[in-house]
Order: sequence, then C-alpha cells, then structure tokens
Amino acid sequence: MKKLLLLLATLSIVHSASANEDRQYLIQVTSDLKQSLSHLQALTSSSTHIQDLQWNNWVLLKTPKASTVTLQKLQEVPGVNYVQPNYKIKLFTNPLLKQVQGLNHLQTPHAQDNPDIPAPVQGSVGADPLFNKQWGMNDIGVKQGWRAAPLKKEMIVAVIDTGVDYTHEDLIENLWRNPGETGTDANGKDKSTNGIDDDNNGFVDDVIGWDFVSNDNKPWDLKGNIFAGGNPGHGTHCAGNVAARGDNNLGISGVAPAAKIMVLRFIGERGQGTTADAINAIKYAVDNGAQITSNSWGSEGEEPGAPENKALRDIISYAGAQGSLFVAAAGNGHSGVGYDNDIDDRPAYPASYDIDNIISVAAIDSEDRFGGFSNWGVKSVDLGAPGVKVFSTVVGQGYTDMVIPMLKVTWDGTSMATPHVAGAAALYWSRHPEKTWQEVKAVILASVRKVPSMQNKLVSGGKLDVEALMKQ
Ligand SMILES: [Ca+2]
Ligand SMILES: [Ca+2]
Ligand SMILES: [Ca+2]
Repeated sequence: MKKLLLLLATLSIVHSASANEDRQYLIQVTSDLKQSLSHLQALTSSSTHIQDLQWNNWVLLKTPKASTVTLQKLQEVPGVNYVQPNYKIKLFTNPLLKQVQGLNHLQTPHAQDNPDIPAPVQGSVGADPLFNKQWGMNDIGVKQGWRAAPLKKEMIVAVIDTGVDYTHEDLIENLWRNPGETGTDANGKDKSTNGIDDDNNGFVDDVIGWDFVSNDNKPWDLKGNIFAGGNPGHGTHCAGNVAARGDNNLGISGVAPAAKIMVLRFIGERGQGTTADAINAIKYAVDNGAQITSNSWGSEGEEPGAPENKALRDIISYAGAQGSLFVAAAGNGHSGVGYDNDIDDRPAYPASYDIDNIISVAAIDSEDRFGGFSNWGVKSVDLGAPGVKVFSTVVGQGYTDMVIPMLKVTWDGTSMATPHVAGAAALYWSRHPEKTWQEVKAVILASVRKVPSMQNKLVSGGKLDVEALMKQ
C-alpha cells in the first residue's frame, strides 16, 4: 500500500486530458427531426458534428471547446425538448485504482489490430481446475444451484463494459453468436466476415457484439495504463463471473456456466466512456436478444442543479419495456474507507434510479462484510454479492484475483459483484424462460441469505444465494 501511495504521489503532476476535447451534448428534439437538426446546425458552427442516435429523437452534438454554443442556447433552439451534457462514464473497480483515475494522465490511444474473432469451439468435459479459487462461487452455492433444474433456454447476457478477450480459452465457447451473421451467404461466403450487414440490424459482421468506441465488430478488451486510471482489462474479468464456461476442463466457471456472453464495448482504454455510447450499447443489447445486461459502471452528472441524465434513464426504461433486466453496480464510494456510502442520501447512477428493471448490487467479502468502498442504500441497493478479492478470467488467457500482483492490489469492486447477480439471473431464467423480469428480480431478492449487518443497508437485507434461488 505504501508503495502504491508513493507511486500515486509521483504521478500527481500530469496534464489534464480534457483541455482540448470537444463539448458534447445529448439533445432530444421534437418528432420533426430534420427541421430540428437544421435549426441546431444554424446555431452552431460548421465544425460542429451532429449525430442522430436513431433512438427516441436523441442526437449527439459535438462542438469545439472554443465554441460559443452553450447548454442554455441549445435549449432555446426551436424543436429542442431537452439538453444535457453527454455525461462521462467510469468503471467501478478497485478504489486504489480509482484514486489515480482523477489524474487523467494523457495517453495516446493505441492503434492496434485486434485479434480476429475465433470460430466457435466445442470444449471437452471435465471439472474446472481453478474453481476452488473462486471463493464467491462456493459462498453463494452455485454448484448446488446448477443441479436444481434442467436448462430450457439459452440466455444471452450482454456484458456492457470495456470489451472482452474474446480469444480467452474459457470464454470462447460461451460467446454469443449472432444467428443473422453466422453461416454462409448466397455467394457461399462466411456471413461473419463478408463485409455485409446480413441481418440488417445496422451493424456489419457483428458476430459476437459490437465495439462502440472504435465502431467495429471486434470488441477487444484493450488495456490502458493502470496507474493513470486506464482500463485494467475490466470487461474480461466481469465476463468470467457471468459465464466462463463450466465443466470444460479449463480454468473457472461463471455463475451461469452455459449462458451466452454478448460483448459490447463502450468504455475505452482510458477507462472512460460516454452516455451516448452507453445508450448505443444498451439499445444494441436489448434489440438483439439480451434479456439481461451486466453494467459495472456509473455515470457522472446529476449533481444538485445539473440537468439529469434523462437519456440514460430513458434507455434503461426502454430496456425494461422490451423485457430486459438491467443489473447495475451500486458504485464505490469516494472516501474509500468506512460505511459512509449511502446512495439513498448521495445518489450514484444508474444504481440509484427509481426504475424497476434495475437490480443494484453491493460488494461483500468472504466474511459477509461490505467492501469498505462499497456503496449501499436501504432504498436503492438491492442485495450484496462477492466483490472483494474476486478471481476470474483476465486478458491474455489468464486467471487471477490480482490487478497489480507486485502491489497486492486485488480485483475488488461493486463492478466485480454485479456479474455474479447477472449470472444468477441468467441461470434462473434459463430454467424458467416463461418468467418476466419482474418475477426474476422478485425471486432473486426473496431468496437472499439474510445477513444482520445488511438489514438496514440493503433492500433485501441480504446477499445473493444461488442455491436458494434455484429451489424457487
Ligand atoms: Ca448485422
Ligand atoms: Ca456479414
Ligand atoms: Ca471453465
């Protein structure tokens, strides 16, 4: 710890990356989209970019920092219903890493050729050799849960995050394969690589998901400079606890050992994303069959006086209307110590939204204590799940519970707790496909193991219990 703090101190003289960035706004216009856009364009300069998000009349406007356009001016444009900043989004990983995130060390993004999407594989059968390192899986009783009932439907869980190492041996078999982009086309070419949007969903060759940062079909989990708050390979770690392939003689197992992982990347190597890209990713998930999304991230904004993140609220409600459950990390408190992270009092979004299809998740350790960083809230955080020293898959065919082994920084976070609940929802739903998300959420909360210290902290007063859940 001392070593890390020393390191942090030495990193404190860095320049802000945001000095030259565009100002970005999300704007909801009236139904006459075309006319509203021409009004907006008239107000702004030629160097302003306006992008139609193709959802609910939301557009993204990017204007140079030096522009005289302001939120107030945009609000006055005829046809504009609502204006908000394109709020930034951050990961909820180990607070030690969070401490350095604020430094915004300028990084030049990699220009990298990401690996090709591997062909589907049928793995062998046999116990997962590293399963015993997953204390959380044993703690929540997954093995007992797996035996409870036969699988009836393959569930798709969208991991909406930094991408995934989609070449990882223990994840390949459980990657979602878009049925509209697999097989051969009329010319005998492989649909997944023919450069054609075969299923006409707006995305070319989107066989396992999409990368909304680079806007391509390879949502690779690109790591950044961890000491500058960059992505430590967050999405790959999350994916493993949702659905690393179980009983394949390799590595570990997710809570849902046979669920399908849809890979949606919207947070880049700097560990940051935007609300606009979150919206795109959530919409993709819902429209392409993911009944569950796993969301280990949070949005800034909505401080007193700031415009609410209406766009993010609306897309989560849209997910609910389409039958999709939104599992969200409760967030990691800013202090990093103590249990003073009541998000009923000081909200964290999206976990604090009063939207029914959200399940929000706190992080607990192997002794049923909250992670010192974990947010809670008796009205807004639903249940606890393993989120301290969590073992999972990592980029480069690895498995670990260490983010920085040299400094003994472990994989901690409400980010790590969330995939356990997303996996549990998938496991239960795959046995009871006739249920609605309302019923799935209710049964997950009703089956928790009550923990005295959680009684006044969480809606359910307890922690995820997969064994009990699967008996429901
Ligand atoms: Ca497509
Ligand atoms: Ca194609
Ligand atoms: Ca495995």
